[in-house]
Order: sequence, then structure tokens, then C-alpha cells
Amino acid sequence: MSSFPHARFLKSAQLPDQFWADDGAEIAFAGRSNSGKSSAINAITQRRSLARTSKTPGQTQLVNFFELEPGLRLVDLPGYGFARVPREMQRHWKRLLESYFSQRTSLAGLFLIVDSRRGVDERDLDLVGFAHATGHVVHVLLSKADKLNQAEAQRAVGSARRLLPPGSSLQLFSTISRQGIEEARRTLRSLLAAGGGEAS
Ligand SMILES: Nc1nc2c(ncn2[C@@H]2O[C@H](COP(=O)(O)OP(=O)(O)OP(=O)(O)O)[C@@H](O)[C@H]2O)c(=O)[nH]1
Ligand SMILES: [Mg+2]
Repeated sequence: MSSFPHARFLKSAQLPDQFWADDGAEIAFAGRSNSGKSSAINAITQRRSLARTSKTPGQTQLVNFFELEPGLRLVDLPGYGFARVPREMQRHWKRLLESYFSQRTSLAGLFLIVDSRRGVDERDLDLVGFAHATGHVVHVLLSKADKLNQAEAQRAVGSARRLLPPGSSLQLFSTISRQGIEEARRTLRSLLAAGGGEAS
């Protein structure tokens, strides 16, 4: 399946009134700090540095909008769970994320990026709960699968399945071994084609 040759950065928003126009359809990438959200966006779009990645957690601090094709977008959200971010900043991000999920009519689904070595944590589950409550589909990428052997990978899948509520799909993913990139792209395309739902 083709990637997205015309993908481009649109804008960064620090506040809800700076969000990109709420039309067309978009998929949001969310997850813990350093889980590999920005790397996943680059792998899926086959662009080395469309979204900025870093070894240091807390790299993505704003809501970043990318266009795949006219009317179709990806959104790179700030990661959560990075303790060294000042408390006031964490509160600001939480409000920003809540406002994003509750308002965004064009939101066609959530890609939740979970480091396969760490597994699903409470904040991931809170976010999935919130996404489901606002009527959004969740697809989980168990990232950095290249760091696991086959038995560990199967265990990671099993424990994520047990923890996640019904209605969320999941897969292994790695930008290094390229495992699961095609599957992620297919899911992304099909969610975008189904279009944005109703924001509650
Ligand atoms: N081995 C391995 N490393 C990865 C993979 N994906 C991402 N990484 C590394 O994990 C680190 C964090 O990646 P990012 O994509 O910046 O993570 P993020 O979730 O966007 O981080 P924040 O923006 O800080 O929340 C970087 O050092 C990446 O090179 C992967 O599939 N395998
Ligand atoms: Mg990032």
C-alpha cells in the first residue's frame, strides 16, 4: 500500500483556539512520553523527520498537526507520564488533551502508542476510557517490538489484550524491524475513510 508522499507539517498548537480547522478527518497519536509516537508517524508516512523524535522524553510539547492528503491529517499529541515536566505544565497538557478529545469533530480514531516493554499503564487506560466515552475508536501500537524476543512479544500482546477494554484493537510495531508498519497504515487509512465522528 502506498504511503503518503505529500505528507507535510501544518502547525503546532499550544491552545485549543490554535487547533487546525476541524474539517475532514484526522487520527491522533497519543501515549506515554518516549513511547515512540513521533517515530511511528515518521514510519507510517515514510518520512524520516516529519515529526521530531528524541531520546529525551517530553520532546513533543505541543499539539502538532500534519496533513497526509488534503482533508486527511495526523496529530502528534504531547506524551504523558514524564515526571520531570513541571506540574503546572502537566496540568496544562491534560486540559489541552481533554479539550482536544471532547471537541474534535474530525477525530476519526486514536492510535495509542504503548512501549511493548513497559506495557499498558493506568494513564493509557484512562485515555482509552476517555476516547471510548467520547465515541472514538482506539488502535494500540505495541511499539519497539524489535527489543523483544518472540516469547516476550507474545506475552506483551496477551497482557495488553487482558488490560484493554473490548473494542480496542492492537498490534506489534517497530520502526527498526519495520514490523507492523503496513498493518498500521491499513488501519489508519480505513479509520480515515470512515471519517470523523461526533464530538460529545
Ligand atoms: N528500538 C526502537 N526504538 C524506537 C522505536 N520507536 C522509537 N524509538 C526510540 O524511542 C525514543 C523516543 O521516540 P519518539 O518517537 O521521540 O517518542 P515520543 O513518544 O514521540 O516521545 P515524546 O514526544 O517525548 O512524548 C527515540 O530514541 C526513538 O529512536 C522502535 O520501534 N524501536
Ligand atoms: Mg514525540
